[in-house]
Amino acid sequence: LELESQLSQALAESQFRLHFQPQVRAIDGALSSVEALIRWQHPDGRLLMPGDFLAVAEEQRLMLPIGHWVVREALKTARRWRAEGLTDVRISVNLSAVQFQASGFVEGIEQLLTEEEARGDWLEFELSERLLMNDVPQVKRRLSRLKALGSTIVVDDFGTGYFSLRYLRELPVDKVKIDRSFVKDLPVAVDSAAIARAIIQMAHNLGHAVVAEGVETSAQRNFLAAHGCEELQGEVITLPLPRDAFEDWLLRQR
Ligand code: G
Ligand code: G
Ligand code: MN
Ligand code: NA
Repeated sequence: LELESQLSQALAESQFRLHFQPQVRAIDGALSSVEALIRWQHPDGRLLMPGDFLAVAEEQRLMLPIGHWVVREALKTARRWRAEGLTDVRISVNLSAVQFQASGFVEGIEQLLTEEEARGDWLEFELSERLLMNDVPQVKRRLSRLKALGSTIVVDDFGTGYFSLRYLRELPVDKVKIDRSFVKDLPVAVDSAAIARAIIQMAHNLGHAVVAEGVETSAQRNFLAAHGCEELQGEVITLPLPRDAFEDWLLRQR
């Protein structure tokens, strides 16, 4: 396939972009963090989404260099936003399993922080619930090292796997992100409402904050806020935006 032969060139020729989506505090809408989402600006004009190319990147062993690029770009962006007084909230980066499990992963992050004169507390890391279940002792050690750098740990897509609650208690996690499949039919679907409430309550009992993704309506936002969900992300605030458009969004929030 065409894409496959073009992927390594995409990295060499800087065709990847980060788009940004805010996560806001449920009680007052204040910005709490920003998720960085990779896009491929293909030379033919198409904007390709992670679902279109990340699996191919993994097959081609390009996930490590691409993941490295994402973290570096996030740190450069965080530095710029700080320098320009735009915002100093954390940028949230998604980690794939191959990336997180690669030997030297934490050392790679430390090296990027040094090279970019950045701090670990500029970052959040989102790891899928599924990823966190393999080799729990190793996961625990790596998460602890990221936490020691000052970074925040988020369990992404929460509720979609078969995550053991024991692991959630054992791992040094800060936040869980309720998967959009549970948000979609709020507040009218009684099963979704029950699951969302249960996730929020359980996360709180374990000392974790909760962020909900895919929040599209004010009815969903109000339900989540009323049930104690701390942060919201989704179209009701804004869809992910290219950097320039996101910076305009930031300025309009003043
Ligand atoms: O941007 P979009 O909504 O299409 O994202 C789809 C999925 O792609 C998200 O669930 C997200 O976790 C994943 N994703 C987006 N950017 C990155 C990235 O930089 N690295 C990895 N590993 N996954 C990403
Ligand atoms: O890592 P994660 O799966 O959370 O990535 C977020 C994905 O969700 C991105 O692909 C983004 O484009 C998408 N997204 C962001 N906001 C919304 C929303 O309100 N509704 C839906 N359906 N998708 C959204
Ligand atoms: Mn995510
Ligand atoms: Na998610």
